[in-house]
Amino acid sequence: MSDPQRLTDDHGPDEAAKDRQLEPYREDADGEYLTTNTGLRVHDTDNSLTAGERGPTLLEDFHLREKMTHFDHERVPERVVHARGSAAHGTFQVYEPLTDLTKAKVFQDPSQKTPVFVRFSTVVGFRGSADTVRDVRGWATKFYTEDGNWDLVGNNMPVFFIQDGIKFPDLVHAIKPEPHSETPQASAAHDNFWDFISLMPESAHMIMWVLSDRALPRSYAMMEGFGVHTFRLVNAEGKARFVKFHWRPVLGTHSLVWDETQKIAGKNPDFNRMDLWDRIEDGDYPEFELGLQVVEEEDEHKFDFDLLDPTKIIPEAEVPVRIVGKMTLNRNPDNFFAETEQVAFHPGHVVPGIDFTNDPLLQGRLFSYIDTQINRFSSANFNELPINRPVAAVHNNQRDGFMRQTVNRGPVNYSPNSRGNGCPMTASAEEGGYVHYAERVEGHKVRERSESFKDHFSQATMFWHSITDDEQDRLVAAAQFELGKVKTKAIRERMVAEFFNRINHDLAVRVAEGIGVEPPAEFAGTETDKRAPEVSTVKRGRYDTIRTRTVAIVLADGFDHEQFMAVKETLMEGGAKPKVVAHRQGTFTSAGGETVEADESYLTAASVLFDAFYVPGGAASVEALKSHGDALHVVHEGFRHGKPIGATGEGVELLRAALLPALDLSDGGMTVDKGVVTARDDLGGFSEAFREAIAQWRHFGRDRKDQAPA
Ligand code: HDE
Repeated sequence: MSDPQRLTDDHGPDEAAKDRQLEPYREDADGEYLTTNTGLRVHDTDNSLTAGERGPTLLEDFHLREKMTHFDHERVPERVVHARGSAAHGTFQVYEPLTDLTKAKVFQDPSQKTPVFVRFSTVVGFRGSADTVRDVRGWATKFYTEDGNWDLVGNNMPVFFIQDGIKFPDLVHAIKPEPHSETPQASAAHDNFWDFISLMPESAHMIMWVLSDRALPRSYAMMEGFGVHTFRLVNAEGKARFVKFHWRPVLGTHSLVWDETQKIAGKNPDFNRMDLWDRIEDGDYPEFELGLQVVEEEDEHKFDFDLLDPTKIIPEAEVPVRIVGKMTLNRNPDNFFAETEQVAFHPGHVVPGIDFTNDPLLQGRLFSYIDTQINRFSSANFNELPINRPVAAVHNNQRDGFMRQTVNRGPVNYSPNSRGNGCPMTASAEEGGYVHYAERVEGHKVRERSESFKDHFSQATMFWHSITDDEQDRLVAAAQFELGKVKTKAIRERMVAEFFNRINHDLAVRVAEGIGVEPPAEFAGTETDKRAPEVSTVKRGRYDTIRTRTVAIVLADGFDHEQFMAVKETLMEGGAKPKVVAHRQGTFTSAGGETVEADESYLTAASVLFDAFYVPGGAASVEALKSHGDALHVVHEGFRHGKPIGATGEGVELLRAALLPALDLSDGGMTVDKGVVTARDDLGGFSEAFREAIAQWRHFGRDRKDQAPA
């Protein structure tokens, strides 16, 4: 490594390259003296320097002034969108060389682990808003590659609201809180947004995604990601192909339900953030496979939509997704501000082998991101911040400016030069120089949308037909909620008549019925027999594992320890996370005298924070629970949200006392009824059946679940 700037060897960066680069910037105060910013040890940081004990504070007090000034300047502007985010470090590894497709170094060597930093975000809410709002999730990955940083700045939905970047300021103004009252926070459910949408038919497909379960991810580790735009892959021979990028969570795609998300927003606004953090601390590293949909250049026009239109997916039946590698997130940031807040993504951060298309939304983004970073950091030097520095060497004549860190040596700061032997010099393609793909373009200078961008509804209709009946029910309820918050009746009417009724008649009628609008008499759109099952969240779930699912074990003194341990062990063996929840924290004693510590009380936990529930037997324990409204509430709410519930021995009596509607509970041997697993006297098969019910995620087929008083 002759070049000290270069953190990669001839084989590219090793997985620890970024970590090593961050090391000199890390600070630990353990065992150290408090100092000023110039290294002077501080004698007293609690009292200002004053003239007399009760006298005025002196201007001379440089420590007070420095401390206060620094504090006054602690904030930078939050991101105009995606302000609320959470991030983690990790690695990416390709499964086999993709040399035929791209020369990008990150895709050549299966033994290489490229360091990455990933930031997940909501879009609309301010930095302190709740995680579990109905919204798109940002999914931005910075690959620290041998050829410099590659940023894949995507979302958890594969399409977008608008086709052209020039509409982005309007979209964001419309969806953000209304400008006069600055309400509502982190929500699209207001007149401005639906007014705008009702006049923007191109948003139809995206609106289906936003109203679907996709907008309510259970965990960042259970969310798909998409590059959205069609990009280009270019190989060493200069051959280009179109590509769409996909991230697939190894744990499957799973979502919360709306009532639950609203309650979580109050009980734990950091729900997704803490979940990501805890998974990494517990060693349950979030893993995602990278998939590619590759289209040959000659096939560009073979689809019934335009590949450049970001409101369309390429149905997987037409172009399958090829899984090419895996990303693992395995290290939490050391400091939120220095890393998660200061990371600066830009879709224009590309490497040789990856190129753009003329998608007008992507083109707009290529302008916006650098500009927004300069606004956030008040400096064009943001790539010198430790989290943004590439592990590849940086040499250029871009100089000076606010907060410049690099000490460029020598007199030469221009090109061409002879005084510096022509250095830094440009690189040929063979030497790793980035050469833009020489796409042939011609045309008139116009402000016009291509005809090929004008079918706005057929993929929205395809989406409606491709999701399950349960998902359709929840989508209708979501639309009724969002539009129910719209005060202007004309907007609600327009949404039904001009929007939903062009997607599907049944959808329009059902939405209309909930929002006081006349249902349309007949369908105003065009039917399609196309289906894309992959758009369904439910169909993308994983139902063969209970790994990382959280289970609340509800008990009181006198519980049956043997039953408790048997179920707990099954859960732990499967990688689930059981936690004891009771009416207080502290120690609980079983009927046989064994003790357990409660992890949480009903004050600190809530049913909405768990994936499943278990009530062990023990006559005294269950008698006590029957009088705990909170315990009954846990059962009711869990039932209503479709969550698996298990009970053994006398525990079954708690479910009976809860009067769950239309439910078959055990009188003797094991009984399973729509995710409620009970075994009164004979516990044979219980643990396995309960494990299976948890693996099934949610049980939405429960009759009259809405009658549960929660
Ligand atoms: Fe962004 N977007 N965006 N966006 N976007 C930003 O950049 C913008 C779009 C996305 O965790 C901003 O650094 C325009 C699509 C993510 O730091 C800003 C347009 C997709 C993040 C910006 C779009 C995204 C951003 C705000 C339409 C998915 C968070 C702060 C032309 C493919 C990155 C910032 C992070 C952030 C502009 C549309 C994803 C203002 C103009 C489509 C994940 O530059």
